[in-house]
Amino acid sequence: MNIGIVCYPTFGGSGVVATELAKGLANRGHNLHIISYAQPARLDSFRTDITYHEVDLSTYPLFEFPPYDLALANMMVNLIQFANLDILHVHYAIPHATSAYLAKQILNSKASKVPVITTLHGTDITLIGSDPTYKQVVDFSINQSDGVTAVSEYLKNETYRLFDIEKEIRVIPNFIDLERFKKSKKEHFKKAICPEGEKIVTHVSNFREVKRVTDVVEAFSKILSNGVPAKLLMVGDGPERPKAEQKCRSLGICNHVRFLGKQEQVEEVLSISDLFMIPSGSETFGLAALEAMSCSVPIVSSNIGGLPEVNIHGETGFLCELGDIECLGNCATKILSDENLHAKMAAGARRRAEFFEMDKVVTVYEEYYGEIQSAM
Ligand code: GMT
Repeated sequence: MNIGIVCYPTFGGSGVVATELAKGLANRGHNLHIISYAQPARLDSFRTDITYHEVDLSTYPLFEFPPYDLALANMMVNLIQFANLDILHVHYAIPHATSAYLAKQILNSKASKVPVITTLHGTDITLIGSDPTYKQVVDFSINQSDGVTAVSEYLKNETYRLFDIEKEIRVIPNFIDLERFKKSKKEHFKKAICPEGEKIVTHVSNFREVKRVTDVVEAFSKILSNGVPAKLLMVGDGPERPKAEQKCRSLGICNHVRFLGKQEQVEEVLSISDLFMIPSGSETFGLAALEAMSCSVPIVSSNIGGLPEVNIHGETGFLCELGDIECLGNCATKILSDENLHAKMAAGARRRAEFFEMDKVVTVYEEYYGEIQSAM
């Protein structure tokens, strides 16, 4: 099949799922076309079966806000016609599902029957999508898609709760490459960061407000005051980083915390981590947690959104109520100071990650494409 995949190019989240799905589908002999406004972070090597199409935004003095949605729709029209797309799969509802609707309308007279599938990832529903500024457009665009998927049961239910959706939403979870994300020996790296054999606590995100990065720093401070020698690795970058750095300074723990910025090979950092902390205020699935679990790292997370579908309390780590720093710090302390519990949870985390193995989930997407095609 010729498959078009539209996504945001960013590190993390929907862009990673979309790009890894494209690679997985290409490995099965399909021809992939990835459409975005910049090269996706995970599209890192040349392949003849994946073509990247960058949406060009012509500027004009009148356009304070160049109309990306229109340029994207135009690109979709071209690819449907000239790359003979069999499926157009858009990741993130805004504005991708709307541009796809427009592209189909433009091609209607040419009797194009290319199914449009929209995958809902998170903030397109939980934060931005339900904002009255966009809600009616998002409602309409989801209902006009031929197939709709969501990355967790939680997101499916939230979408039905927040929008007027008539379509059936299929849950297809995030997935993981178990070969890439596995614990590997990086002892020299660990020794350099923890010369005294301290434990390593890691957080990975885009440092947006929703990730509550200052909670990570506060909970880490609790681990130290509980008497566990430890270092905190903060991976990623974003608007809340200065606040997190300031929090380290005000707590006087800067010499225990390293801000590593964006990292391409996050699995290397996870390989030396003893615990992963993700205290988000909203998280529809938590791909970052799954990546850590796949590297046999136990999780301490907030008990919100799709996180309890990924992190199983008492088996792969612990869940704490939102903003409960005491709980985050004490649960982390418990895992880090009990070798048997740590080993049990590390094995449980890897086992749980196996449930989301990439090949299995790519097959589910492939079958879903077939189902939607035959329903057209
Ligand atoms: O988490 C982010 O900030 C990125 C965001 C996105 O939309 O790109 O991620 C969302 O989609 C991921 C992939 O499906 C999920 O694993 C994340 O949980 C979800 N993020 C939120 O809900 C905040």
